[in-house]
Amino acid sequence: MKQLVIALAAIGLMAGCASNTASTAKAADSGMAASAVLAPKSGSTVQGSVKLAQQGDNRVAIAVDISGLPANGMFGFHVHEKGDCSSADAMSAGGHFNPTGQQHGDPRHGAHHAGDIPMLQSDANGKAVGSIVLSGVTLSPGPTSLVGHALIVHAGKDDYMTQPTGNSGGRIACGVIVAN
Ligand SMILES: [Cu+2]
Ligand SMILES: [Zn+2]
Repeated sequence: MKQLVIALAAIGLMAGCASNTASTAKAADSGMAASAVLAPKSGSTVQGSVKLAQQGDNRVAIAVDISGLPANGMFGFHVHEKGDCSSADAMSAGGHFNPTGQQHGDPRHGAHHAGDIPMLQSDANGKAVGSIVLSGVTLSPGPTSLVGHALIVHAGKDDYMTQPTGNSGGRIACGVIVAN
């Protein structure tokens, strides 16, 4: 009898583990994911992939793997309004994604566009690999959803002050954010 109880307890533990894992994963990312393929613009060699995952109600994790950047630099990086990368200079993507009517700024503190993202930093090989969590945006449908908008990499630094662009120069890569 004692052995039977232990056996049932063991099965119960395994089942509990499996369902805990599943519900934790769902709470962490809301099941919403998206991606973008960045293509070179303005004569650059910049390309890469970006993976986005919603966390909770209003945060999105953004993981980048970008290459072809000038070495050891910092580059303005934003979500832009229009999901249109068709023009050679990527100006077709319009201005920064700004559904809440804010000023351009540093997304880590103070007022900023919903589409403002911390700058990309390249290594000695011109690669930028890493991830960041943005607050105040979603992937699920709604006014602050990033899906259908465009990710843009700029040629220079974002000063987080100049309105409405951050004065980060030309657009050297562009990719439309698509729900997975
Ligand atoms: Cu931009
Ligand atoms: Zn902005």
